[in-house]
Amino acid sequence: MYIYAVSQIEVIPCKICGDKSSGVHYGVITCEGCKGFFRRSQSSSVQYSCSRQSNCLIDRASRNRCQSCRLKKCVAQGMSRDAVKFGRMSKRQRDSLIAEVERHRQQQRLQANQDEPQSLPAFRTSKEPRVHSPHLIQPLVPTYSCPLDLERPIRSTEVHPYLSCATGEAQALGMAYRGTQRSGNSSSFSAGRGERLPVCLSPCLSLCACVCVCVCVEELCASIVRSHRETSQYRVDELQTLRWKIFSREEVHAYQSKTVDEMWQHCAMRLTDAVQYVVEFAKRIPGFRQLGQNDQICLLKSGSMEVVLVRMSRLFNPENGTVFFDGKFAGTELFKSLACGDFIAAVFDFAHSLCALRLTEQQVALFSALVLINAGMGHFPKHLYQKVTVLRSLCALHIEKLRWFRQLYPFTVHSLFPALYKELFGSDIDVQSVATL
Ligand code: HC3
Repeated sequence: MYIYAVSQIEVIPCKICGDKSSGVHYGVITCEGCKGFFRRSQSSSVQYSCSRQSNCLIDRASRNRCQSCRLKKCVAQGMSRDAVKFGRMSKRQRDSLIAEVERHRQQQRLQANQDEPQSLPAFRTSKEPRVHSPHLIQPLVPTYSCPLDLERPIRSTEVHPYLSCATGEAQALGMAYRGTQRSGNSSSFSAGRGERLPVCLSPCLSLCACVCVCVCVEELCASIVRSHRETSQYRVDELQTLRWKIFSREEVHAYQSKTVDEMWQHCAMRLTDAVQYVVEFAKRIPGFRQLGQNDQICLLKSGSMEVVLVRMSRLFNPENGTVFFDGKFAGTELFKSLACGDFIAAVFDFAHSLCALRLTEQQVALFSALVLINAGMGHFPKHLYQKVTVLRSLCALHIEKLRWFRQLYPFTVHSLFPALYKELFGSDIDVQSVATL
């Protein structure tokens, strides 16, 4: 019910001006306009004053007339820079939010029934046009400008010239992209399935919520694996056949002779290419596009480099410690002029260690998605994030304790413990024993 309410929150109009809201911003349900206004008002250089009696009406039409009264209303409604996020709402607040969402939905339903000819059924069939929120296809003004272009597809011509992907794959890239819903405006986006979730949750939570709501686990995994395949830049089987292509000593020397800034620029470009593919991968993870644009950017900012490094293991040859870079396999020495040998060594070590796990493409795909989603955890308050680690070790300790107990009292565990308990915490022996009881 809570997730339902959260995902429906946009039915509640902006508490400041009554316009269509886009989620909880600075602790209050507001539209993008009031969110941006409040953000700008927080700059120390801003001082507003009212030329009337400080009681101007603030609604959608008049909201830009008096900044002072608009800010006053924002503060009166509870907007604050350090506003609490959803996860930390009290039960009372959550219940009242759910009730409010329900009230607005009722109102909308009533309104819709009044607008419709009486003979129409109370519900629409899937073929009929939805009463859609125009907000979904309106451009969202990002809170901060970021070069991560979430709308830009990777063109098949941008596929690395040394290893262009198979025609089918390149087509899949284009087609899959064309298949997504797009409005006329290049900076706008709309959700492929369901509706966009508000940016009020931490990105990680909202993505999880979207994912849970959208698809079943199997479908989700298949979709992630497909997304990985379509955006992996290089195919593993093709790379295998190119292992003999190693940079010559002269070529390595040419890279080493670059100035630091030339080499940084070169690597930055290669890295950016790789990140673009990761962005495309992320966009194809079910639920990702339903996130608010800021949340998408947040996740990508924290997670895209991590995914690039995970992907690097696919391009790594552990036999000679080289990675496929610029069309050939290169060792750490090629990156010498970056002047960060320790970092390069650590990156190569990581690739080596991941390679040793001999992950399948499916595992790399799922792990990449996990890394990306998990990157959102960084946006949790630190003390809360640390609790996850504590929880993990407590649970591990719990299992250890159960093992100890089972050694002392095997019969009790086998015969007297609830089946669900054993399924959750016990070993296979415990679960099997349930079947034989
Ligand atoms: C070597 C690299 C990290 C790995 C990048 C990989 C091999 C990852 C898998 C992609 O599918 C293809 C790919 C492209 C670029 C590769 C990166 C280029 C440079 C980077 C180093 C770790 C250096 C970091 C560069 C810096 C310091 C400028 O950001």
